[in-house]
Amino acid sequence: MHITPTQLTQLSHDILAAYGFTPEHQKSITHTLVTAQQDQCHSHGVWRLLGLIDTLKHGKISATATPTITQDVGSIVKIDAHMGSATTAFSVGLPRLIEKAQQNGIALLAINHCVHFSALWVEIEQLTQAGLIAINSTPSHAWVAPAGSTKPLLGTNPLGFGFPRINPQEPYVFDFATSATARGEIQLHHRHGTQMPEGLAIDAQGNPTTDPAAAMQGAMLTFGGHKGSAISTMVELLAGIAIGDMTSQESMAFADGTPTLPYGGEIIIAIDPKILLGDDWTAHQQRGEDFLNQFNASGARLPSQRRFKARAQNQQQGYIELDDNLYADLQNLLTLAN
Ligand code: NDP
Ligand code: PYC
Repeated sequence: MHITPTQLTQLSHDILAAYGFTPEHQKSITHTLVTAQQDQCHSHGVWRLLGLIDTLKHGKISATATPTITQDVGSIVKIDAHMGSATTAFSVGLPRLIEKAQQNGIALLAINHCVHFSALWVEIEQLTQAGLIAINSTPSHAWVAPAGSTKPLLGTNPLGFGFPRINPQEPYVFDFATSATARGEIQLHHRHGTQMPEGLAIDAQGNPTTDPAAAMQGAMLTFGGHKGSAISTMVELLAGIAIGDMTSQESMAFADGTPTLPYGGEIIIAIDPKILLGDDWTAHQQRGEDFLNQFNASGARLPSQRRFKARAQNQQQGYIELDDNLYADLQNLLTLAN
């Protein structure tokens, strides 16, 4: 079906309000999920509302938490999400993060005690729009086996990176799970009754599988073997341990057998190239442009170019395509709440 961004935004607000989420949560969650839907990032679009409400029903997210700043010293801002959505804590921390990066050249935002369920690029783009280079990451649940093992220990542990381009609407951004695919992709295969591509997961006996149900009982694989595995350990240490928050294994233990969203921390680092390079930044940014243009000229596409194309197309046509069954499930959520 076709739905306008305004209608989808209203539906998401209505669902969240019906389940008792504060206006701040309604706004930040809806913005994140509708933005992802518009860019055709289905694994982190409005489908996530189903898992979010399930998480609420299991008591593993707070709909009414107000994030508080717990540290604001030098280049560091820390926010306690008090078990609320990471999206709202990010909205609270963003102005201070930008301000500090513009003052000091580099700044770090640590979000603690948050429920994280979104695509990282939505945050990254808010930093590149402010002219900043950005990196963010968060652990998740222990679904992924380290390279060389068949036992889940690591999270899907996404890593986002953004670099401001001369056209601020199309920054250079990549953002992916350090597992071979996001958990959300496997869940969507399960939901749609389709097989997964090969090389993403093993079953409970350690054999390769393309069956999403068997994969969810077994373990997901890291991307790039030992390399993705090592980067994933960095995420556990940097976005978990170093900010005093949970590892993916601890998040899984916190879920206590419930099919709920990951709980823990997130780290966001912002660098202001205008402080790093002063007036020289303009010339160096042009060198960055030349480099990225060469990448495209080689026949390769840049990460995010598919998204930007989908976004432009959706904006031009004035509607977003939404799976009929998903729309029915979202309406059903609303009916059940009222
Ligand atoms: P993908 O494997 O699809 O990789 C995504 C990135 O790679 C995007 O930047 C994408 O750009 C780019 N890309 C994909 N194919 C190509 C290609 N052929 N050439 C160049 N670039 C390409 O995504 P994942 O399944 O790993 O992750 C999807 C999402 O899941 C992410 O947004 C991530 O943040 C989210 N996630 C969130 C978690 C959380 O805890 N909150 C946990 C894990 C994942 P484009 O979009 O333009 O295709
Ligand atoms: O797709 O791996 C995932 C994921 C975990 C939390 C949010 N998305």
